[in-house]
Amino acid sequence: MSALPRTRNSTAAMQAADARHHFKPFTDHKALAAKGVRVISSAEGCWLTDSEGVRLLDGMAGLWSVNVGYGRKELAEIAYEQLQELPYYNSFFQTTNPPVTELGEKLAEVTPEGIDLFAYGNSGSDANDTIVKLVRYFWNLKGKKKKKTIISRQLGYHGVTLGAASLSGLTNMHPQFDLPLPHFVEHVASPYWYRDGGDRSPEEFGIWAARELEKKIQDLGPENVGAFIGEPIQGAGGVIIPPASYWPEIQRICAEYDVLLIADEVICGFGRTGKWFGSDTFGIKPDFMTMAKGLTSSYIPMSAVGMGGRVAETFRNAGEDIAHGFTYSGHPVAAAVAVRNLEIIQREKLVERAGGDIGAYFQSRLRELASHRLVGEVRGHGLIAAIELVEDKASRSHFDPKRNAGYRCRQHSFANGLVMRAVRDIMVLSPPLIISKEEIDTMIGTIARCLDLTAADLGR
Ligand code: PXG
Repeated sequence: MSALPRTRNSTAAMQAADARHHFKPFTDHKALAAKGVRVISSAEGCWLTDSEGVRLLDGMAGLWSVNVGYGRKELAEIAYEQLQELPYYNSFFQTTNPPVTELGEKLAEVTPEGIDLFAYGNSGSDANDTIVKLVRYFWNLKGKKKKKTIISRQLGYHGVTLGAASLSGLTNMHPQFDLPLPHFVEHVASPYWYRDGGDRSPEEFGIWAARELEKKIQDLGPENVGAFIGEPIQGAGGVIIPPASYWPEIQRICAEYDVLLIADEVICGFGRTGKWFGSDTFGIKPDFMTMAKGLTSSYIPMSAVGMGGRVAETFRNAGEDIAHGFTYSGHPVAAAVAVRNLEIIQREKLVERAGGDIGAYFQSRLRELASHRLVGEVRGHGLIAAIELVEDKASRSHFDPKRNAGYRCRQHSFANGLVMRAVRDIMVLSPPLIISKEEIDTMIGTIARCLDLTAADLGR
């Protein structure tokens, strides 16, 4: 292994330094310090290696995001070349840079028809905050100054900044920080058929869930509602796949009440669902699209807000400075990496892979696990999937959360060489789009073993 200065310390020394100095995301610092953090030190393809030399198959592509897999030399090289040519310049004062002009053209090519204006940032969270501001600005320009409330969904995840965390519908994200912000957002039901469908068919339930939005718009008054935001498939909420009836009905409702439609494509974008975007998979025609993660396959931070139709035209013709933008908006190194990343996705037909052979193989092999006594439902699309653990299959009842079924399964998974995440008792998977059939077989074997170990822990 290379002896880079930054990895020369022993695992114990890095764990001590991390425990002392690193305020980490979504972490119980006290508990982790007692246990010792795992240090991931290198990666190649779909495989991670930790500081003790242990190899793990990355069933999560980092955080739903390393779409082209690890170890792409050409992404490192393009970053290196761009760092030498122009490491940075801002795009504030009537300037731009070559890579970001290329990126705009590329994004206009791959995003759904009509989306052709892009604002750049550094994370999915800041992209959603940008959209919140632009929704307000749009309606101000239109003279509809009350049209400001944004409707979002329970179990939605839109990020952690003040605006994005307010939009998020995972309730553990609010009380510690006095969120959601007041007079800002309203949450409605998500199309979670397996948990909430009851006796209804998926199609009936999809219509019901969409009409919860309509009811909310009517309650609030359409003159007060600026936008609806949703992930085409809710990722961090537990890979909730909407029934086919859901998005067309949402689209109808947004059009009928003149409510802007925001598709948060941070997870679904760039091939994950088997098409370029979740909006393509579900036939959504958004006014705004949030993109991050797969935009650069996470090799470097970058986000983009896509805009189309009347929204883009309104901003193009605003006739005044629009007072928004970051130091790093359109960063040339990030843009160069994004362009090359999109070229790789196109050249290697990774979207077609997720939507074709490999996606189908992944989904069908996962469904073999549906007969396991702990598994209530296996669901997914392309290369995103969930395995929902239940105590009782017939009633779909979950284990008492204190029994930590999902967490146990996740721990077994790590111990057996697979990174799989637990969302409550839902095991979620989102591997790199380059995953092979052999790696999928390895993954399925490990998951089967972990389900058995978890069942044994729980006395099932
Ligand atoms: N929108 C969606 C749909 C996301 O999934 C964000 C916005 C925010 O992106 P940033 O770049 O600000 O993190 C996300 C991020 C998890 C997990 O536990 C998911 C995300 C981030 C962290 C953890 O599954 N998604």
